[in-house]
Amino acid sequence: MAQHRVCQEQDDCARKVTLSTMRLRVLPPALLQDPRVESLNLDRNKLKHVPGISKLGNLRKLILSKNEIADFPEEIQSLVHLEKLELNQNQIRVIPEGIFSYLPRLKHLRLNNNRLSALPKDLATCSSSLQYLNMSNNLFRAVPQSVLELVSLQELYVQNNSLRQLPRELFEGRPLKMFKAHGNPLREPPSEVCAGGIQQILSYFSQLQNCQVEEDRRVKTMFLGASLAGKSTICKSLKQRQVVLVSEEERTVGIEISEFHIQDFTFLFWDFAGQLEYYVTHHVFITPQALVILVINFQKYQLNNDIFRELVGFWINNLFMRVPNSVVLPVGTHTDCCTEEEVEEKKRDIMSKIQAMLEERRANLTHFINNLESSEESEFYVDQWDRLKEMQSCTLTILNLVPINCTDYWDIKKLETTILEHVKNEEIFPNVIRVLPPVYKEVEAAIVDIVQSEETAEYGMMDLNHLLSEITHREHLSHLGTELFQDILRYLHRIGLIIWYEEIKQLESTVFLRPAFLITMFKILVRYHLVQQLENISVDLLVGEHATIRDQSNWVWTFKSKAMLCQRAMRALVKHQLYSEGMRDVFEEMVGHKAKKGKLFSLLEHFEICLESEEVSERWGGDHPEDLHIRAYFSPEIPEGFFQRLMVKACSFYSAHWVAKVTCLLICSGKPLLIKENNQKGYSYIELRSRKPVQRREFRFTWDFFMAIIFIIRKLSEEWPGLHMCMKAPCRTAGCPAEFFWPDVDDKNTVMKEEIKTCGTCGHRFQTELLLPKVPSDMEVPQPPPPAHYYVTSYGTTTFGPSSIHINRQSILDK
Ligand SMILES: Nc1nc2c(ncn2[C@@H]2O[C@H](COP(=O)(O)OP(=O)(O)O)[C@@H](O)[C@H]2O)c(=O)[nH]1
Ligand SMILES: [Mg+2]
Ligand SMILES: [Zn+2]
Repeated sequence: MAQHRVCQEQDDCARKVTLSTMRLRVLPPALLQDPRVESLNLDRNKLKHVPGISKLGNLRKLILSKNEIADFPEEIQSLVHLEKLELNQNQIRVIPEGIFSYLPRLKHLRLNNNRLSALPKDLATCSSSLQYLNMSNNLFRAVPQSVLELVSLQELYVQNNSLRQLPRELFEGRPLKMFKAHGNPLREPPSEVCAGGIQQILSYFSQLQNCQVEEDRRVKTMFLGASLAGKSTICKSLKQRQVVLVSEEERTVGIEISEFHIQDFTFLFWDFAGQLEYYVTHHVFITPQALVILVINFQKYQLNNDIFRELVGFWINNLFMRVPNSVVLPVGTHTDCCTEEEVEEKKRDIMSKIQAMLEERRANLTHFINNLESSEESEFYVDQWDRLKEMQSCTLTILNLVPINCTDYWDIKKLETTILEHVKNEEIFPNVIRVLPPVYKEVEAAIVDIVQSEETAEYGMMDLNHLLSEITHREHLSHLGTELFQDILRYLHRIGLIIWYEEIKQLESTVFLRPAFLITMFKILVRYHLVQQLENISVDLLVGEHATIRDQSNWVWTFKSKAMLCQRAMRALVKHQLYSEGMRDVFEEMVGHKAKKGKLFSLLEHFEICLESEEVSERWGGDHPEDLHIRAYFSPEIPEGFFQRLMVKACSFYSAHWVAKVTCLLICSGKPLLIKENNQKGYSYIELRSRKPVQRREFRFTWDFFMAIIFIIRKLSEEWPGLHMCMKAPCRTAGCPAEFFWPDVDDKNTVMKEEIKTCGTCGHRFQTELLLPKVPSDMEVPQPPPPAHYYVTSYGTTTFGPSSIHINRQSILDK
């Protein structure tokens, strides 16, 4: 029988029993014989029922998280002293009435990650005690009435349910401090309002109170697909209601954004450039809850796997990883250049190959889940299992492919009708409708008007206060207060109409009325071959920047040899390019001068030094068989730009680092750690490697170093919610193909108990710490040092509010 540990440590519970991860299927009888127990932790076991728990009548804290409970344990009603109850990550569907009325002291209740769609009415009897309630990741379609009566609630979590509406009462007259609701198809208030926090929600409701409610039907529509597919042609033709022929020279650079209306729907079109050099920045702007129009040139399309992968598969894969539950409408263009039979054949081929991709993804996820379930130690993998289950539950919706000839207006019309039919379907687009106070729409209309007015510069950058005064000049908006104005701006930023980085100090008072301008700014530093650009800077411009031809040669030399650009060089370069693009007047504002840092530098705040050189392999000195090494495996693959961003982030934490194409060497306290990428279909991983510590006590440091990098990898992978990642340690026997699965590594707990691990394939035994961080780790990821230089290099990332833009390697830009 499992032995239980009775601790008399400093704890608010006198008698505390911890029986986590013991593979328990029943409660140990001995446990039930000690009614003095006040705290019982049974998380990560295999319990389906807990008969006899009522004997522990003194329990104040009961943790049954991560078990296999499907029927709510009714005996809990006897635990009248309960203050904390955790039943998260089980499979509970129903909680019967008449249990909570016996729990008048309950303060903290976790029910997240179950199958609940309702809560019992008598939960309301806990109203004077309950402060924390987590009901996230369930099946709620409405906030239960009893929750509205919990007037003492301070923290409430309802994210990832099916809520359409949040009642106003939820936010009034209670000390609510923390509230999370993302991942719901919310209309009232819309998710973009909820994301602004409790204050903004309250203000939203008070605005709604005084006026006629308006329903806003808005769809962000993203046009994706290879270059010259016809994306811009479709966008422009739909918008102008006639065929607009886009010449090949007019290629889209970066992203073009436009808004237009069909019936009572507002479409915000995002037309993405198809050229490879922009893929890395695209992911920032590919956001969930949008309609994706995947445009495929039927003239180019051929019935073979390579062409499919290039024109379709690449995009489907990236959508899987980045926005796994979006809706995709494939559109085949250039049908005028194909026979009718060809069109039919290509359509069938594409649809069946996409289906096969969906099938493959499903099969892969099922395989990963089965692996975890059949593991002898499945209790160590509960979190990974949960995440996989979540991924399994959301998948791309692929609509039927529409073949069109973009040069025929009837076909454009046909496409318009199809798009409208789909967005009106609430099953596929529950998010289209947003309930808004009229003032939101009025401010939006005013802004659109300002953007279009003559006086507004092409780049549409405006001071916050100036914008407010422009808006309040309008008669019906003369009473608009600063706070409400900012709430609305925040909302417009979230729906993607404008950009306002209120959290970046240097930019808090600047509104970018044309989001595409920012992309243009970035292009300046990524699009061109920089060496050539540096060489092209004219003497006049150099003189204007108080530089000499010798300085210029020096910049070129440093950039060639070290991939580095000093601030003066960058200034001259930006000036050179802004001037040649006719944007002379924004130069000072973007680049600034000695005394005042320009906005571009704020945008590039997080650029870091990364030298690309041969030195990595020299310094590392090759792999040794004794090295500690682990791999993070990715499925379906490592997303475009992932590794570069990992390097930039990792390098910002460790001042000593060297970067090469697919490797990166970091040094911390004299100890090297190598990061290596291998992105092959079916075998995509990032490997971490360090020398085996000489002394046992040094393992702690080495694993902490690994964990810091793993933490960064994890954080980054959150930006691709459909990306599956798992950690494995290859067997240490030379030639043995086996790998050891890593358990969930959450918080600071190390769950592995065994000292020795045995390989199931070769039968060799290893000390656990050679494969896993056996020692408890309390190391946090170090804070990055404040950026001291503004160097642009061939690698770089800069943070844009909550997401990042990455400047990729120059070599792929030279196309
Ligand atoms: N014949 C024909 N030409 C098309 C069709 N769709 C687009 N084009 C042409 O293909 C070229 C590329 O189109 P564009 O919209 O710029 O492609 P994008 O790169 O995907 O934005 C333009 O010259 C268009 O006029 C089509 O259905 N038939
Ligand atoms: Mg285009
Ligand atoms: Zn082995």
